[in-house]
Amino acid sequence: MHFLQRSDFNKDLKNSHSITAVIWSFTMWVLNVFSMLLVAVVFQTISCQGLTNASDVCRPLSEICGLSGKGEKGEKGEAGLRGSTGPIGKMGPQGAKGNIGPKGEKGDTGERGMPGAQGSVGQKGAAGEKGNTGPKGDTGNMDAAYDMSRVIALENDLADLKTVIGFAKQALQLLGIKKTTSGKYIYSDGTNLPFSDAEAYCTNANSALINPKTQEENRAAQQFAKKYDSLAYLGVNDRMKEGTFVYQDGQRLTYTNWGSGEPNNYNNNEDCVTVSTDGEWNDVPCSLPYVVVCEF
Ligand code: GN1
Ligand code: CA
Ligand code: CA
Repeated sequence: MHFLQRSDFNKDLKNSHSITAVIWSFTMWVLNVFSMLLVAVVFQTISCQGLTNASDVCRPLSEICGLSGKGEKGEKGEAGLRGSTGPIGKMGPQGAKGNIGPKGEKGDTGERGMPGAQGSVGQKGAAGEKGNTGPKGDTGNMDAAYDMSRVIALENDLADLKTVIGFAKQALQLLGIKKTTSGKYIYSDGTNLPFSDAEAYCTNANSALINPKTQEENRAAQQFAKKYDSLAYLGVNDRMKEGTFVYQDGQRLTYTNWGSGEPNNYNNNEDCVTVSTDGEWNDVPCSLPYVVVCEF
């Protein structure tokens, strides 16, 4: 490498007479300049190693030469464009239990329920009225009419029945069961009970408390009062409506035999009726026990 001085260059320029020599000399000058700059950079780099505050001394050569330099911090830029939607976050923890909500509205009416179980058999009703006589039957078969053996057998059965019924009637009289012309059988074994129990006593025997509808029936009841020397219950009462006396089946009375001043609902507590030994009726408290007389 050659290190040429300006005086040497001028000296060479005077001594040279060709353009080629001039170009060659200029090129060499440029190379010399850059060689010195390179040496300066190497020197500065080596010198700055190990220094703690070399901000001024160790500035890059580019800055020293004015080729580059660090300016002051610029102003804050404008806000960037809104970023794209981020990924779905993790599920949060369970929230606290909320307050009790308001009472709901009344629901619709439910469907009709199943029918209940069948009730027990009710008390036997009173006998209905006798029906009208039916129309005359067709003329019988001549063959059947001449079947004498059947007729004789039926006649024998009928005779047997009459004999049994005769015995039964005698037995009933011996037992004290009274038969009236209206077809009723009336009987008492002398049992004393309050009215409701007396009702049940006769019902359990497929009968009812006596409900006298004629003087003869009332006399039959009176005879049992005499026999047991006590008042005897009738089925008559005004339990449903005070002052309105009815038979046990609820029918209005068609016959009465009240004693003098009766019924008087004494102490406002007399809804049942007895027959006395002299056959007269009196309203009495239903809770008292009297002789039970049943009719069949
Ligand atoms: C009275 O008189 P006596 O005791 O038989 C009353 C009846 C009552 C009965 C109640 C005329 O009967 O009405 O049911 O007491 N007789 C009179 O014990 O007032
Ligand atoms: Ca009464
Ligand atoms: Ca009375």
